[in-house]
Amino acid sequence: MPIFQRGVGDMVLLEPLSENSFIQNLKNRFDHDEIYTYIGTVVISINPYQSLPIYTADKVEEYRNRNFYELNPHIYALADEAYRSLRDQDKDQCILITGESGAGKTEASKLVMSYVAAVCGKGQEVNKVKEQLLQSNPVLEAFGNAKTVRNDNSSRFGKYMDIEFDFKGDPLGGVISNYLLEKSRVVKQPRGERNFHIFYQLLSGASDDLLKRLKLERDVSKYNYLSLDSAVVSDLDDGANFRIIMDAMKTVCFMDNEVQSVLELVAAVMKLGNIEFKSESRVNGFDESRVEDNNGLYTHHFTVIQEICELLGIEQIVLERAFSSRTLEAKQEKVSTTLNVAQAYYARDALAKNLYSRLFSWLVTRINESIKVHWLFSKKVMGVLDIYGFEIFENNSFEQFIINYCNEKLQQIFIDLTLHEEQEEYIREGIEWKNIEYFNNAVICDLIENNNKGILAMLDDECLRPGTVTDETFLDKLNTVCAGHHHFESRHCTNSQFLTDHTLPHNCFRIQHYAGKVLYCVEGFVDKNNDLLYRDLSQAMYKARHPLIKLLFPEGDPSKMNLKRPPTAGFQFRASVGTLMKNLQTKNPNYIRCIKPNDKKAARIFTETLVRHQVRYLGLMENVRVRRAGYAFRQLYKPCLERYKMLCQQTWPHWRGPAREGVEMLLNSLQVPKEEFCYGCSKIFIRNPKTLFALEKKRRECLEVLAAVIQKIYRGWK
Ligand code: AOV
Ligand code: MG
Repeated sequence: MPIFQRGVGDMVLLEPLSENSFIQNLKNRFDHDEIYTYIGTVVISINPYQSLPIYTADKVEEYRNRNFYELNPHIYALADEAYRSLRDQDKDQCILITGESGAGKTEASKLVMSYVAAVCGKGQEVNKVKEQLLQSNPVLEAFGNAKTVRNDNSSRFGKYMDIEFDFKGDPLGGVISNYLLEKSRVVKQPRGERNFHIFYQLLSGASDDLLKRLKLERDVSKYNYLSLDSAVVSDLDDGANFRIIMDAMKTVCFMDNEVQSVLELVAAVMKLGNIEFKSESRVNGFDESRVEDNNGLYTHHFTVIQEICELLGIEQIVLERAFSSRTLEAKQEKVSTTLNVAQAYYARDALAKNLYSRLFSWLVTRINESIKVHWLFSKKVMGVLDIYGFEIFENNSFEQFIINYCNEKLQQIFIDLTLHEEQEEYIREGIEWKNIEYFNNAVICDLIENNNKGILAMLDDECLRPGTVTDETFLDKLNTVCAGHHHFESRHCTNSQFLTDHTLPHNCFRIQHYAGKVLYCVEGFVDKNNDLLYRDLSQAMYKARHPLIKLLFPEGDPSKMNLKRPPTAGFQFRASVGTLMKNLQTKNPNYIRCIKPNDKKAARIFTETLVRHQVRYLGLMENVRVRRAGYAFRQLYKPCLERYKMLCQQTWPHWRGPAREGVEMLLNSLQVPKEEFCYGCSKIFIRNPKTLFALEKKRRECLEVLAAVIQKIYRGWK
């Protein structure tokens, strides 16, 4: 097949350039299984929804140590480039993978990691480190991913992994940071979706003996927290995956007793959903909840609460009490109030969500212990970011709000570095430049995260305010403060410029995100942001004899009673995203922009309207325009001269004048065409990467000649 029929590999070279030709080019390539296309150094990746033979060991060899533009576009080329500049030029790297839910981010992050693992260092110790880094993935996916309507293996947490290397480029270990797990899924899943994979994997893959020890029955339908309608996902083999995860946990150095503890907690969470409550009238007219003795789901004579207490090593009376009353503390006085049935169910679900999400964070901490670098020498770092993608569901709640905010921030970094900063640099360097317009989503980030008037700050204000606080009072506040913001709309506060729909439900607000409009229902915002667990429950957990649970609920320790309120979920998330963004900005970014070709999770279907929408909101046209008008490579005069001075008699071995004049002398003597470069105030700009390759090639040849001469002299001495 001639190359041109497969489209153009780098959009920078596409002629003529228009949105239509851009999309046609993507389609052409996709139809020929060419899922990767460049915009300069940015890689566009279209999810093929089928396994392609392009990730073999031979392919790894093909891309190893080759220049970025030499071969067909591939994610391996990006991984290789990032790895080599880390190893050879000492530049910390980050791989930023963006795209909506199901676009292929998690797969891309794994491909990058496996490529780097394949090309870096050898030897027993190094291989062990690599294995551990790679095997942390299946463990975290089992506990943190789930089937959603958008993706059968959707990440329900954000993940950033720093892989650390020594000066030779051998991996030493790493650190994983996790961002807010969507824990509401533990107790309830939207229609057509599942709970986290591990629940189904455990029931399907565990031996009879293990199930018995965990007091579980194999039948998914026995557990209220597990959705039934979509329990079986055609492409997932839960049983086989369970064994893979058990092996992976071993590789990551979990001890047998730790694995057992983890599974006990998973079993306990699953069983919590089966506890039922009944109401008992009291003399004072209040209803008090009592744990139902037998909820009918069990055939044997133990009640579910008994079994949970046995699994966790808790006195049954302690847990039962925590489900029927609550201690309030005001001015050092303790007051006990009873819980009614609805409150008891609320407490049960809160406990299940907290148990599970704390277990998840503990897993990350535990993995970090295994992969931690015990090394004091300077390290080089490659960060890989794989977060939950932008999502719009039928019902969007606090979780979607947080997920979409995170995506706004990533888009912001992309805009900052590739559209804004690049153009600013040309202007700073005094290079003639015609500004290219683009949509800057900073205004949406500000709407969400502004310290005073941002939605998250107002939610916090509301959560911390004394008096009656409800989701409605929060919405009222938004209506007052955000009125008139071009990207905000609610029933009582529309903005005619962008948002004109007057049929909005009463309990919702809508945000015009960079990637589309999303309607958020405020129900649960206050509660999820507060993220409070009744103290009686944390104390009950702390009293457990189970080694892990005790660790997970440190605030239940009566001797360390801390009356200070923990930070809200939104506050913590905003702070950790802020830290992440700062961290990313210190590294050299490498972008993979994932595109979802269709909504059917199907191979070979390219839905043009869907792709067009993504191309637009990802800002890809602006990206290619800036790139085309600009220069592929830039470097300060001095290091540039140092690197290539050997190619010119006048600059070798020492150039005594200003570096800029030395570079001029060099390029002139090499007869590089004038239109290929431009002199900035402090840097040289080279338009086409091929010019750079030619320079590099000449330098290599020159070094080889030099090496041969030195060897000859050395032999002569001997
Ligand atoms: P996401 O990470 O971007 O969504 P995934 O990486 O999980 O999306 O991809 C979704 C599914 O698409 C995978 O489970 C694979 O079946 C398929 N897929 C993706 N990339 C490839 C590839 N390169 N080759 C073959 N199949 C692929 V989310 O986590 O929901 O935002 O939150
Ligand atoms: Mg993912």
